[in-house]
Parts: sequence; C-alpha cells; structure tokens
Amino acid sequence: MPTVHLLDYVAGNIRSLVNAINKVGYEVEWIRSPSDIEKAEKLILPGVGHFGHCLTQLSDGGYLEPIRQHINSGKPFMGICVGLQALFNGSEENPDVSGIGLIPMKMQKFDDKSKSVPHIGWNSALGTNEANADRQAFYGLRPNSKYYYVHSYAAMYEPGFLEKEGWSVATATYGEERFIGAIGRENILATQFHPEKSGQAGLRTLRAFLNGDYLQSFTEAMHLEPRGDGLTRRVIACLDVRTNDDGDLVVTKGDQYDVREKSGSDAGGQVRNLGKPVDMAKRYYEQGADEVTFLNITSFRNCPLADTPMLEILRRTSETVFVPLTIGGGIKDTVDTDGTKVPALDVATMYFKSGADKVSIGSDSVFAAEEYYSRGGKLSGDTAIETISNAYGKQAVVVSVDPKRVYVDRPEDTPHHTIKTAYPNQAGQTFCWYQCTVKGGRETRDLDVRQLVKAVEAMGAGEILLNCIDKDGSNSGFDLELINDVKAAIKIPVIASSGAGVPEHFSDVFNYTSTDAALGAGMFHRGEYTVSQVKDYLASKGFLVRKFES
Ligand code: 1PR
Repeated sequence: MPTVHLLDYVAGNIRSLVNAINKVGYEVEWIRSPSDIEKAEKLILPGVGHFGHCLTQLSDGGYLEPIRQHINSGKPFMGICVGLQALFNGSEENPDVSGIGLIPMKMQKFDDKSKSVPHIGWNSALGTNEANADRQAFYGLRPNSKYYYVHSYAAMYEPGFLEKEGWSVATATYGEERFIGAIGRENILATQFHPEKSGQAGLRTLRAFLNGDYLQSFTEAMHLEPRGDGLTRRVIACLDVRTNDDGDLVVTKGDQYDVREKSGSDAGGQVRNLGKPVDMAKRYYEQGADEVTFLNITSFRNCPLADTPMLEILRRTSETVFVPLTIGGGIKDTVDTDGTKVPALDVATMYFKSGADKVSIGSDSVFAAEEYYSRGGKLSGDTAIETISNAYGKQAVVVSVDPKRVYVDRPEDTPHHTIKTAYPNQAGQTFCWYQCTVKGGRETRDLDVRQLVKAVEAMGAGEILLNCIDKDGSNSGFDLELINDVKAAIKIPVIASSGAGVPEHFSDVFNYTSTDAALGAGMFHRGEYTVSQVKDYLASKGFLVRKFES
C-alpha cells in the first residue's frame, strides 16, 4: 500500500482517521520528530482541541518550519479541522498564539446569540462562484454532499478575497454566518470538516487528495444540484449495550430503563436481546444515521477497564462506520481489577484509541455538578469533564442526563426549578421539576436538570444527551417540555432522546423545540422504522437532512 505521513502531535482521537486512510488504500506512517517531515511525500496534519494548544505544541516541538518547507516544496499537504485553522494567521480562541500564516485571515468564534456553539453536525462544502468554474468541485467535493463538522471557531467567508490569491474555496452556512469549509490550492487541501467522519463523501475527498486528483470528476460534480446549504437535522441511533445472562454483549432496550422481559417466552426476567452491536451499528450507518452512540449500561457494576469486549466492539465498528461514534458508561476515575487507580482521562483515552470520537459521561457528571455547587460554583479542574475536555477538546465530551419528573402542587414547594406542564399527573398536579438520577436511574439526587446542564457547560462539556426516564421506551414522543427547558438554559448543543416511536415524533421535536439533534433506539431496534424512513419523512416535511451516499 502507498503511504501517507500523519503528524500526531497532541493526544488525538485519530484512530478514525487512520481507519479512513486505510479504507481508501493507503497506509499511515507516523511523524515522530521534525526531521521525519523531510521524508514525507504526502503529509496530513489532523487537529483537535484548542488552537493555542495545538500551535504551541507544534511550535515547541520544532514542527512549524518543517511544515512550511513541506508546503513550499509543492508536496501534498492536508490540514483537518484545527489542521486547517493552523494555516491561518491566528484565532480569537488564543489571540497571543500565531498560526502558520499562509492564509491572511483569523478564526472567529461563531455568534451564539441565536444558535448553539459548538457547531456540530453535517453541513455543506459548496464551491464558491468567485472561483474559476473548474475549481468549484476541487478534491472530490460535491455540492449535494454533506460533511461532518465540529468546531466553535471558523474563518468567516469574504467573497473573492482568497480566490484572488488563487485559492479554491468551499463554504458552509451556520445560522447567518458563512464560513470556509474547505480550501485548496495546488498541493494544499484543508478541511474544517472531518473527512474521516463524513461517510462516503469524506472518503471521496480523502481519496482524491491522496491520489492527487485536484479536479477529480469535477465535471460530473458540477452538474449535481446543491441540496440546500446549512446544517442538517441530525438523527442519531443509540445502542444500549450490556452483558446478557449468558455472558454475551447484546444490544438491549428498556422501558423506563427496565431491560428485562416482562411477557412472552422470555418472561421471568431475561435481558431483552435485540441483536449484535457491531452489525446493528453498521446497519444504521447504511440507513443514514448521522452518528451512532453506544451506552454500556451496566458499567457502574462492571469495571470498564476489564470490559475489553466493549473496546473490541468499538474497534470493529470504527473500521466500517465512518460517522461519529460516541461511547458512554463508566467514564470516571476508576480502580482497575488489580487495584491500580486509573483517572477518567485514561479511561477515555482507551476508548478514543479504540475508535470512539466522543465519550459520554453520565453518573460522574451528576457528582461533579454537586461538588461544583458545594464549592459555590467554582471549577476544580480535576473532574472527568474538565480533564477530558482540556485534553481532547469539548467536542469530545458529551454529558448524558437521566432525569425524571417530580410533580409538586406549587413552585414554592421545592427549591428546584419547576415548569408548568401541560401533562398533569394522576393527582392533578400541574408543576414538575426534573430530578437527576445516577446509576441508570436507580438512585435519585437532590439536583435538577437545569443545575446539572449549567454546571457541566461551565466545566467544558460540548454537548448534552438529554434522556428522560418517564419517556424511555414509551413510543409516545419526546418530552418537548423538558427539551425546551434545557435548551433555554445553555448554549451547547442538545440531543433529544427517549420516547421516539414514529417518524412524526422527530418532526415534532424539530418543530416545537430548538433541539440540535434527535436520537432513537427502540423503534429502530424492533424494526418498526428505519433511520432512512425517518429522514425521508423529515425531508417530506421540509427539513434539511443528509442522505446516505453509498
Ligand atoms: O452513568 O456514566 O456509567 O453511564 C451509563 C449510561 O447508561 C448513561 O448514559 C445512562 O443513560 C445509560 N443507562 C443506564 N441504564 C440504562 C438502562 O436503560 N437501564 N440507558 C441506560 C439509557 C437511554 C437512552 C435510550 C433512549 C431512547 N438509555 O439512551 O436509548 O431513552 O430510547 P427509546 O427511543 O427506545 O425511547 P454512566
């Protein structure tokens, strides 16, 4: 296999990139020292986390000058995400740190007044009209494809400015802001999106770059109709995984978190077995799921470090599933089976190295939030959320919340934040608050969901996976009141979860809340609907969705 050199200069969750490179027929060689760059023919600079951290690491490691020389020599160079940002003069994220300066612009933070930040999800990379017509579809980009982005800072597009310098530019639009999604010139390609997480569309661009096909099939691409600019509605498939009574890891699904059979031949309490995790993840990817989430739902009982089958599931899934993979369950400071203390960051690293792109933290974030308030709202710096977010970037940290309703007569009856609900309980009470739980809903805590999400946002969580125990497995639709309440409290994106039973529930949640994504489990596992049916339905109602490209 031909090779490509990859510069892994910070702790990065780049196994997916290696898998994607292998998939398009190349082998990876690592750059271990600045002098290795001279030997590289094709060089890729991936990047995660903070601009300042990445650039400082590159500069302290003596990599910046060799990278400049590589680019100037005309050899192929590709930057991904912060690897794109590194080519610019600098970033508002860390104003004192300089970039490589090849592109005379600065990264700016997205405006979060009317939209969530970070920008997470599938958006366009549309060649600009100001470029020469033959450059509009450079390196295999297509106007009707969607690409996976995750970032808070971007180079805002100034029409014609970079094109005058000979750059081909492809843009995406988030809210009112149009920014650079990809940029190319001769031997250089840089993408703000992650090609390794963008399904076939991303693999096509990666392949085109590695094969040196600057204008690969552009004539064909030029005739494709753009499929609407802007962020698509994200549909996520979630797999709750646990060991069944025979010791096999299976996908299961509970009703209000109870995963044992209550009727039929398995009545008597067998764990509901809905299939094999790797096969099901692949199936949902091929149906067009925008992300796949695995929740290891009994991790609070098992030591995750002993849970090598879960790591194997991630490894195998990440070889064939080229959309973001999230893993949850047991991400916390842990004691290994031999008694060694293992910090949460190391547990997360183990999952990232096995192919996860994000980790989802449940119970531990509730405890961390309680401590945050007991310190008077001060950060400690050593929680799982903070340490993982600092090392891998906030986009890698999801907080999974398992709230349930507590009804009261009047708001004054509880110190917690209440809502007036349109769904009173049997006793006719019309106010409720959402109580946080831990250990898969088994234990309730004196913390409400608003307190939790505000605290974890302050700690550096990048996204909230908002479950709802009352709705889980009910097929009765999402808890729209809960979602609106949480959305009003924070700026980071929210994934609505629990209760989806039919495609209309997805259009309801996108119509009546400002959720950033919606997740389904049981309805997909039981074969009642496919992910593509949900997306087709959303498209028929005028929502922008990504279509699976085979
Ligand atoms: O606390 O960090 O070890 O993480 C444990 C993780 O496992 C948490 O994210 C928690 O939500 C999850 N979990 C624990 N027990 C259960 C259970 O079901 N007994 N599952 C559980 C949570 C909820 C959703 C589900 C949606 C959609 N599953 O992810 O997929 O409710 O379901 P539906 O569409 O069928 O209604 P930690």
